Amino acid sequence: MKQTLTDANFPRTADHRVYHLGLRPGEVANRIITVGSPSRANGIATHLDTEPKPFVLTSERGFTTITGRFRGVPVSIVSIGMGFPNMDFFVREVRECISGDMLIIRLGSCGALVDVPVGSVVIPSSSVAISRNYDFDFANPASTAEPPYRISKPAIADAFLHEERRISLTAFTYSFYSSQGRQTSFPDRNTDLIEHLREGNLNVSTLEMETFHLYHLAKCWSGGQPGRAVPAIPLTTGPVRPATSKTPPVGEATLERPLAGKDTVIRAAAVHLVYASRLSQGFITPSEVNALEDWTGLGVLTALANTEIPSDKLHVETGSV
Ligand code: R1P
Ligand code: URA
Repeated sequence: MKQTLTDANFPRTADHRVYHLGLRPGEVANRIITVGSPSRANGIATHLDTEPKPFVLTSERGFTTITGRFRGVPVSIVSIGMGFPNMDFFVREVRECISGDMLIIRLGSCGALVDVPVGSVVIPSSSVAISRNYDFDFANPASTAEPPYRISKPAIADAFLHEERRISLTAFTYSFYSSQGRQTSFPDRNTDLIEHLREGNLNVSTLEMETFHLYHLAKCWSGGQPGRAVPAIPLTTGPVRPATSKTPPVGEATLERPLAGKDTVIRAAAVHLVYASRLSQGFITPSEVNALEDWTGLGVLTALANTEIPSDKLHVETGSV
């Protein structure tokens, strides 16, 4: 940690940067693609307009945000790393940096349980969570009546990526290994897990580690929790740039208004790239990854830019966004 933070409840720096992503209002757009790796983020960013030059910030915790314009529409690409805790940091901290609606598409890799080749693209309309049951005795399974894994009810995607409501279920897991049915040297008691997930009443198509939590938080959002005063944060009306630039410091020209705003929505969807086929045991090659990420990155940018956000639900700052 390099900067002094205040407010133990929702820590921020004096210039309103959130703790883990390092962003402040004006540096992130209402339309966001979230990915797992910086290389995927940088690849997608090659499709952004060159003017104005995109803003780039990598936080000390490894979150990278690239904010620019795609065909004139402000968008951000945020690389968050892996797993639901990072998705949680991302959604909650970005939410506090943006006024109005949020449109989020996760573009992430997955393993497929259905018979599709590696390099296929799946758009999951819903997601279940598979959690390791810590009350199960993995060392002495006979001693517990509990199941080793728990499967939640589904969380549903926003329909904005779906031309029609095809049911495609992804399962989100806490581990790449145990709860995705992989065999390692640990006694994970998961040899029948894949088969169970493929059964008719579940019919899971893909496995990955963030989408359920994104869908879940988006559906929970209700314009700010009733009873919690949304802080009025002074926002710059001038351009927001990295601290090194010569633009006026935050606070020189400010306006006070609540950030999230009432009646705002978070619309979340996901695009899954099949890196691993759990049926054929095939794994995607690096050159296939490059081509697939480029193609789907452009598609996701286009979908985001074409999705309407009402003008009174857009962040109105004239900073990077
Ligand atoms: C595991 O290799 C990682 O890949 C998938 C999983 O969800 C997990 O984060 O997504 P990303 O490619 O977006 O990181
Ligand atoms: N990401 C996952 O979480 N699982 C896979 O099998 C491949 C990518």
